[in-house]
Amino acid sequence: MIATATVRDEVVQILRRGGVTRIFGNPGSTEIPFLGDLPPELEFVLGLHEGPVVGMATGYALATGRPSVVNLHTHAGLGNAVNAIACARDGRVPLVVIVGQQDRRQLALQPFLTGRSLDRLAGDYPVWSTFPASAAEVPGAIARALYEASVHRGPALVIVPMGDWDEAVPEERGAIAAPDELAHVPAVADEALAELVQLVEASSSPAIVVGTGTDSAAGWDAVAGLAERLACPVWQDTFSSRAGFPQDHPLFAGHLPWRRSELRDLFADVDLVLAVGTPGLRLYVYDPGPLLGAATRFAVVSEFADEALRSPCDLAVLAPPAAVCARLAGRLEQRGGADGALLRRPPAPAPPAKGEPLRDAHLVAALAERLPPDAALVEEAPSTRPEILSRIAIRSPLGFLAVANGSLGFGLAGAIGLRMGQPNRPVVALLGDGSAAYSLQGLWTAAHYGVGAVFVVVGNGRYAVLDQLAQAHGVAGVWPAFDSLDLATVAEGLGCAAERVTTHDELENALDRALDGIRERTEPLLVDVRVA
Ligand SMILES: Cc1ncc(C[n+]2csc(CCOP(=O)(O)OP(=O)(O)O)c2C)c(N)n1
Ligand SMILES: [Mg+2]
Repeated sequence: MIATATVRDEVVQILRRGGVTRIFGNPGSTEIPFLGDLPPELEFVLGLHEGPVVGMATGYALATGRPSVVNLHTHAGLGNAVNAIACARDGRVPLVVIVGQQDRRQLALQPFLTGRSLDRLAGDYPVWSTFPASAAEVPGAIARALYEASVHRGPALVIVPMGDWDEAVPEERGAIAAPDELAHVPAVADEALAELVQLVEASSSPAIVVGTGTDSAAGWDAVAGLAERLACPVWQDTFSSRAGFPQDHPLFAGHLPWRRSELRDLFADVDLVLAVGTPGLRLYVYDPGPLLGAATRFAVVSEFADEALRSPCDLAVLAPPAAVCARLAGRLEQRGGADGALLRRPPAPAPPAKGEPLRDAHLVAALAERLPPDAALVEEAPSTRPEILSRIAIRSPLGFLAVANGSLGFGLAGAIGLRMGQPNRPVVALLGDGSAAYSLQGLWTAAHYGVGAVFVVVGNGRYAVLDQLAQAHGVAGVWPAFDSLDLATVAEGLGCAAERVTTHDELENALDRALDGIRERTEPLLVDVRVA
């Protein structure tokens, strides 16, 4: 007779083998057969809303370099999580999302908690989704989802009906439709770079644009090597969600604008824009005209086909960017050029005079003075972002994290996951008050699980960026200010310590205290800084 194990036993084995030690979730009755009595080496991390659950898992995956596992409750949980799943997809973060479902033996009757077409509910955002055809295929689907998430870098979804977990799986070769191990070897051959080498050799005034795809120690080193060889400026892509280059490097030139006209002006004297780890020139509000001037060539190096294939460039190279930059640097002659730093950062503003209010620039400048070089700054403060980008130099890989697609609610949750995955790293989230309000439930998780991240809130009491945009359109915003929102009190209600800051002295003292011993912190702290 063939020995059998249950679906659940097999899945637990597969998760262990995949190095999974935590499952993020918000459970419901359809998941109890899976989650009940989980072995202690698979810690369950409870989030009180599915948005922050997936956001935390996303930060955790970035910090650990492995897919995070999430468990969601049928349509209710998945529906709440869709936006966070979209953020993970657009941020290229691997997640395995297991979604509960009614028992397949009665699905046709649509009993209570039946989810409709759950494998399609998140639309195109998962990199892979499946509703296994039988219980016996569930372990294989989860094993494959771990690979799909890693290889395609995004969320992979597996729908698991509640009755499946206790079903038997034959312990026989071939029962799991996925490899035991995967050696992913995206190598770069010198011959394959001939066209790119030619393009770069033919340019006399190149510029490099970096993005998420070079945010790693190897990526930073390789781009620095290439930029130094070419003595050329390096720009961070528009709406960056990660830093692709050390921002204290003398060749760092700053962040790109999103208007075509500004891009054309900026690159007017550049004859080659080389975008690595990014499609390069990201747009926002429509602005007529070409992306670049006629004399500027454009090349894109990306490991992602979708990024490369939609780029209106002269040459797209589909390959790992760090390896390409390292090889390329080795093939090029040393050029002479730029002396001294390309970017000037603004001086700190004078503290407010008597009767003047604290501004966000004071907060950002005070933080810039205090952040240690290996800090991870999680940014979600829309109207303050220009101050942040101009004043704070990111000095270590994964030192900057923001949502990739503009949706709010990721920042607070992402910071928690990041700190859980790198428990001694200083993690500071700088959040707009409106943005923080999207995922405040995460603070409960941070407090409960002893996560020492620091959340600094730009407390302007309104959606300032929308007010500015309405003003620029010559219209009045119909949304009220929310001065009465007291995030420090809400944080305390969720078990998270909080401080309120209204003066410059209080600001400096609060940041000193928050950052002192931040590596050893075992509880979160929210600092609500009231600014004009
Ligand atoms: C999920 C989601 N809903 C709505 C928006 C639209 N939105 C963009 S910025 C913004 C206001 C942000 O307010 P706050 O965090 O207080 O930052 P401030 O504008 O005050 O700097 C909103 C609502 C969004 N980006 N994401
Ligand atoms: Mg605000």
